[in-house]
Amino acid sequence: MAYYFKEASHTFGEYLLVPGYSSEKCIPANVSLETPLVKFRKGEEPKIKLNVPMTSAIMQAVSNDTMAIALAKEGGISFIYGSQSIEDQAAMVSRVKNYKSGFVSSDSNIMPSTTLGEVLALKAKTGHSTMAVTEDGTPTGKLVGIVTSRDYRVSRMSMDTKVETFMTPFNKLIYADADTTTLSMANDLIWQHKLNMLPLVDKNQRLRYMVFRKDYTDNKEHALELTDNNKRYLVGAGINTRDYAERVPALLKAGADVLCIDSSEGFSEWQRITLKYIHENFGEDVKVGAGNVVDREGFRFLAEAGADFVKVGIGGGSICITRETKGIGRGQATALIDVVEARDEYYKETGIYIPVCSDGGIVHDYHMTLALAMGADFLMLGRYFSRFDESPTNKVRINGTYLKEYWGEGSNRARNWQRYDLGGDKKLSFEEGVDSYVPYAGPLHDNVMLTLSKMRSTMCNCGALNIKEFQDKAKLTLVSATSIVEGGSHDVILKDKFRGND
Ligand code: RVP
Repeated sequence: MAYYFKEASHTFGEYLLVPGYSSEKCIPANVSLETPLVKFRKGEEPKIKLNVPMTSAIMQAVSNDTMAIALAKEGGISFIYGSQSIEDQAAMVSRVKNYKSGFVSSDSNIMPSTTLGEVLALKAKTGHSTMAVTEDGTPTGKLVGIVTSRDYRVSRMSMDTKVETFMTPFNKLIYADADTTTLSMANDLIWQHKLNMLPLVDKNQRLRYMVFRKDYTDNKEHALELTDNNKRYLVGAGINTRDYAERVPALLKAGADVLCIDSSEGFSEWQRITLKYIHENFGEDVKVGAGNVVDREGFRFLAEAGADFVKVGIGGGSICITRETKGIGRGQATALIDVVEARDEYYKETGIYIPVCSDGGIVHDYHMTLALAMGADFLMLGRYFSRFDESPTNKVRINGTYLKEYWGEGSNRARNWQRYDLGGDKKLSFEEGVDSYVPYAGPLHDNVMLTLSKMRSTMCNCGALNIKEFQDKAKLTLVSATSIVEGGSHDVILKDKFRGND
């Protein structure tokens, strides 16, 4: 006879936190959101920790290099999507690792023979008024001067005027050596000489980077940024259970800090084989997460197979139709609670702590806080990040509203058959995801700041100053359908919806 779980499975929206005592120390500024990303032994430190408990989903519509840089600046990590060629994925990883915070490659390049008319057209296109003049007009050509909007007067000068007649020539520029100058040295020069931009050149006078005054403040805003020992941003990458023998070495060579097997269903022999191969061939130091699972058995299997973290969630993703097409899955909150219990048991038994990631189904910011309270060490978010400027998809305007595209890895658009692979044909037999729009929400930084401030505030209400303490102290209650209605505004007419007599 089939096994029946005793309880119904629930989603985050069916739970609430009951506040606990908050001392005078419980203020948001004192809250730490640091959390382990990979497994560690009792008494030891995990090799990788996050400064905020957020990761971006292994999806074409979410995690490219731009997203990875933006999220690492806030203290989280992206897993660059694996449903692309090995070369393209490795190139994205390498762009994140080579990104030097505050060091910008020139995107507005002109030559001495460029005309004022062309300068104005370029400025309108890029929005940047500072332009590097290189001999051949390339971003890394020999630097011969700089043009800013202070160098010309549109009303007095002919549009044919050549840049060489009004640029600030190289011999009058303050510049620095690209190989030896650090960001803080560059900033000192900027302040000392009252510059807006400092060009960094190599010994052949070729332009390498530009450092802007405004980026200095930007850097100061990112106190939690997640970097390695060489001050490079941390980045993860998704892998599959087919081409790992070629993909993994390419990703490691490109500098990936952590990998994750991307699969809709992780309780499978393919994951065990993949984990074993990677740890045997590339060493235990290569960190690999696995998943997804939704119960204690699945967790145990992946823990024993050597997973460095375990991802929880089947069918709860906003673009996911796995439950409808295949009838498998489990309410995300219940799945998480079950797996967390298994993690804690495993830790007690073995002294090995394997972090758990709650993946998918986060609709409101408070769902993230609930997931942490239920024991998740960190979250994986697709829809949340897809709405921001930094996601790789198109921003479109429909009926006066700005939207961004967002599609599932199991949709015909992504065709990520490896994610749904059960060892058969190399194709997606049927769709498990949809192609959709999400409301555009602006820059990642502003949104993440707001979400985290809500999270810190709730933690304070529960008397917790860090995630571990929060998990120990949290008191959660299931709510009835009627009290969910009570939770929103009710029995009032909202002013922005009230339109008088029309
Ligand atoms: P959400 O944050 O609710 O948008 O969910 C994102 C998660 O959904 C991903 O991390 C992944 O686990 C899952 N996913 C991605 N594609 C699909 C699909 O096409 N079914 N599901």
